[in-house]
Amino acid sequence: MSKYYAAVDMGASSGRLMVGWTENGKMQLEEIHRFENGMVKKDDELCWEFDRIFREIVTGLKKCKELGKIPVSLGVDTWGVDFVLLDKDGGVLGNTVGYRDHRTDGMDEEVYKIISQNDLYARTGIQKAIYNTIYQLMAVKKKYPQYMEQADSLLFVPDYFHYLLCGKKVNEYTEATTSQLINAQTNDWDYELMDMLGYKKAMFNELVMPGTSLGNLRPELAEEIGYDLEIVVPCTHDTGSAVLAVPANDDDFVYISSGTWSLMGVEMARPDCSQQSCDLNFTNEGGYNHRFRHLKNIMGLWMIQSVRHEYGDKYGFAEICEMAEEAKDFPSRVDANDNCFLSPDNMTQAVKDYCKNSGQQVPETLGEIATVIYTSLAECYARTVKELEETTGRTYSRIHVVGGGSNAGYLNELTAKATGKEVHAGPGEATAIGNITAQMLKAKEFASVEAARDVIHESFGIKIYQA
Ligand code: LRH
Repeated sequence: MSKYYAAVDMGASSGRLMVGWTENGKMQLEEIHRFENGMVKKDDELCWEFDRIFREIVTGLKKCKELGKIPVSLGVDTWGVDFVLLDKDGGVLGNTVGYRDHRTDGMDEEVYKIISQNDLYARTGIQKAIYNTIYQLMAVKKKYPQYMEQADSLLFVPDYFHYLLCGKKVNEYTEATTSQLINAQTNDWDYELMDMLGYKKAMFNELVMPGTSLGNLRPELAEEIGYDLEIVVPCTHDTGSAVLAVPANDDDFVYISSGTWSLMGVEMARPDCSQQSCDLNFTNEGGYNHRFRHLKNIMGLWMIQSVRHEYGDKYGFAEICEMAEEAKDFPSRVDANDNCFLSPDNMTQAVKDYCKNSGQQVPETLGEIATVIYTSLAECYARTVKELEETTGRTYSRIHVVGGGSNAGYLNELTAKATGKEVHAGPGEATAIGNITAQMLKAKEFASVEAARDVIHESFGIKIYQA
């Protein structure tokens, strides 16, 4: 009898409940329930709809029973940095604001009045991204100081869902590192930093590592769903789960976790908190077994997702790839990491404006816009590989692209061409697979991470693009 494991894998544009199991030495995966996600405007703030999403999780768990695939455990992974503040009765303080909201504008300067950007990097090893929790908390402190006073607990998004499911308040380590409040040397909260910034230490919870059991469902929930299960925390940061599922055990490659964002980097035993790494804006996020993800955030397919949406969601991603290929000679390029693409009112217009303002030909058709984005992304990957080779002092012969974006064949071709490296694309479901892998490792279905990655390699098709 197979043992089933459930992953709630939530990205910025959709969420899924997936069930995984092993059969004849291979990992199997089935999507049980899919639902929409996205930030919506509330009181002029861009917010997540956590109440609705929680009901979607419950629906997914009920469907597992209907399908006869009752999981023994469940873990949630989501994007990084976002959080809720809870009062002493467990109620959410204020709106559930998301990281693309403009509340963080200028908050970097407020933080740097207290600690310089370089010192902050030396302590945490985390890149400067204006949406990091550290800047979001400064925004709350300025805008709603009463919430900071009333806050009894800070939970990151996956922690919050785990809490709703089983009642336990903890902070999972991999997600917590994206806050920029964890010391990269001690792997623990940097309480001194919190004191400097005036963030109440007591609201930060015990840090737990992936593979920790939080116990069973709340009894009333188990009753509603019709069965009970254990909550086992995965790498709750989606990128942490995706990198755990990279199907390779050597170290001769760079990975790209490709979804809404493109996270490009290498796994390292120690963080690189050097000034050079800081200047190049590489981060060192915490991973499974305290391995570090030394990577760069690149704007990624968010740009294509936004443009697609602005064209009325009329075309599929594969069609957009085809249109881009037809317009492949269009010459303009944008800097895929420019902040103007983080949260523009209109992405299509932002791309056109960038081209116009930099004296380049302005793209008019969807194909032209898509080709500008795809080619610019591939060129950004090529620059990033060079920087990685510089900071790590070695070369890499291939690139593993995992996550939904690994299905973008045209982008994979462009990436192989721009970087001069072989591209190995897949698995597309890396985040869900990584989430389930952490649960399976805890259940001793695999003897080691290496054994799990071998199985992942054998279980899911990988497509190779020659340079
Ligand atoms: C990708 C991701 C990325 C973070 C961003 C906020 O989904 O988790 O690693 O930096 O979202």
